[in-house]
Amino acid sequence: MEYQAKQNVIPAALKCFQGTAERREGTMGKKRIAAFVACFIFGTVLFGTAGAAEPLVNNGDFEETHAVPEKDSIYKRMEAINFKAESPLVLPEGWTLNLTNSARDGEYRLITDSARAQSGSKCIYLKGHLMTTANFDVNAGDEMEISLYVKNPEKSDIAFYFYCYTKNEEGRLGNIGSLSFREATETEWTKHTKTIKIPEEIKGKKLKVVKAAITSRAGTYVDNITISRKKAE
Ligand SMILES: [Ca+2]
Repeated sequence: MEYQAKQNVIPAALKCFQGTAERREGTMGKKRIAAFVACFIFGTVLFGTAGAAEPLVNNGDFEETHAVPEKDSIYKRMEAINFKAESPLVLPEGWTLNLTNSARDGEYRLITDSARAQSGSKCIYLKGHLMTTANFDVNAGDEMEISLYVKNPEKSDIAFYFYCYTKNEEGRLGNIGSLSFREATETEWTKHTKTIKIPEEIKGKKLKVVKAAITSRAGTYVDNITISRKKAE
């Protein structure tokens, strides 16, 4: 009897607790909104005077995607270097594979599973290079803040690159090298951040344009890349 009585007591106690929790959430919700508004006002005041870091790339969380048409030449390039990907190839909007010889025997997969993604419902597996389709004009002194999430159950690697270009008078781009950093991966999603300051020159040539890219030699899961730029004063 004593045991039964306890059993009846517990759900009642739980109900009471749940009620408190819900009420707390209600209060928390209001507090959160107030905090958000305060942050927004503070942020506007702060960045209004100090020069905001503006996002450079969109869709770094890989949520927007498109299937590449069957006749696209990218399939032939993948075949030529034995690069593995599902068919049809589904790429994140604003990103494409860089299928150079160094990506030989590489692999790319789009994973659609919110339980496996770091943000939203999508992340990618990459052994090779994924780069932005857009070029970005830069100026010496610009500070590029990069963050990305990487994960691999096995020891692996990730590198972030800015492919760097100069521009001649006709507006033609010439590759002059790259700016990069490399990190080891962890077994759980781990955020890596870095700031890269844009130099005036590379190899004696003016740096005018960059393209962003991520690379893994051993293969890794990647999600939620942000790149923002604080313009030089
Ligand atoms: Ca995502």
